[in-house]
Amino acid sequence: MRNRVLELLREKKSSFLSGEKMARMLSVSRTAIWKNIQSLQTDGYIIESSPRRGYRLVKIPNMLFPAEIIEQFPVPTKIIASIPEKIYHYRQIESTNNTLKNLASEGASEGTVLIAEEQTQGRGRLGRSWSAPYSNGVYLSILLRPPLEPRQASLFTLLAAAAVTKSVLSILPGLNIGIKWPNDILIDNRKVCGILTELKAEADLLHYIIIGIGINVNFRKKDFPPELTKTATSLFLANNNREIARPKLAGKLLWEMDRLYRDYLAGGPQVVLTVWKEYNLTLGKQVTLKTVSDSFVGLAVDLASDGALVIEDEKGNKKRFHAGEVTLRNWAGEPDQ
Ligand code: BT5
Repeated sequence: MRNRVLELLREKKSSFLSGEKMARMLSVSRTAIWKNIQSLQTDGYIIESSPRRGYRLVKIPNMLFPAEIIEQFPVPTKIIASIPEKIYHYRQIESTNNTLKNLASEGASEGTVLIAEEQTQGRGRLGRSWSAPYSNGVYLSILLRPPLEPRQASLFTLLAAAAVTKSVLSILPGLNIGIKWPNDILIDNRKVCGILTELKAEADLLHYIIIGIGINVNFRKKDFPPELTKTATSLFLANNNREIARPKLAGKLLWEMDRLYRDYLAGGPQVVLTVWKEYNLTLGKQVTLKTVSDSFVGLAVDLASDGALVIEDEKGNKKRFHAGEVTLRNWAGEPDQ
């Protein structure tokens, strides 16, 4: 009901719509309309009310409300966030991945999305932390239940990275942005987004995948903890200190994810790898790859169909890696990122 009231106000743009008319259109009482207007106002929507003319939407809050995100889709998505009820929005949460995992275990459907304005214990890979201050970023997790074997799950980090890059470029075309395998999105060599893909599986059966995405959107320099000031950036900083509308970015991202995921289901891994390669910063570069137990230096030559990185050392030996920390090297052999 609340979303339908909002839709009517939105359709009217900046003109007034009477409570009586809205009540008739939605077949409810005027009191019900008034209660929903109040609930929207409590959430920060500025709605002007005039006793004779009715209500008028003046300003939308700077929040990642499901209705604002879905508003960005040119036509409805089919799997991810296909209805507003599939998006859960929190002002503060420990980690979107953790809470979505609980929902997944309780049977939440494929395409459920959990978004937070702030994470108090945002997580990176291998127990590292992810800095996610209030109202500056897009922090979300997506639940998928693809029919595949657990070992193919790392492809979904690449799928998400391609979707993030595509959605950012649709808002800021020409940005020097690209993907460092497997889970970093970099602008001018600084990290603007990280992805954490987690899964629940037993033997050869994958129960679900959760893809967590954190994008530094409107971070000012002071919003980064001191240890990140040299390695991280935000879209705001890369856009000459101009803000980006977060609901717009979140909407475009979910839209691209939905499209790429469906293309993958229809066409297989190659579809994802092709899009990923358009934004690749890793292939063709000399890299050092560190795993938990080992380190390997060589030329990043290709991606395997499951998303593994293929590195060739100077003797011509090729090795595949499913996970690890890549350092790109510049022409002088110095580490870049
Ligand atoms: C990642 O790990 O890059 C995965 C980050 C995933 C975050 C999302 S937010 C929504 C969802 N819910 C969660 O709890 N997590 C996901 P990794 O490659 O391990 O990188 C972590 C490292 O990046 C840290 O050790 C820092 O050095 C650095 N870092 C932390 N916060 C950052 C930020 N906001 N921007 C850039 N770098 C950051």
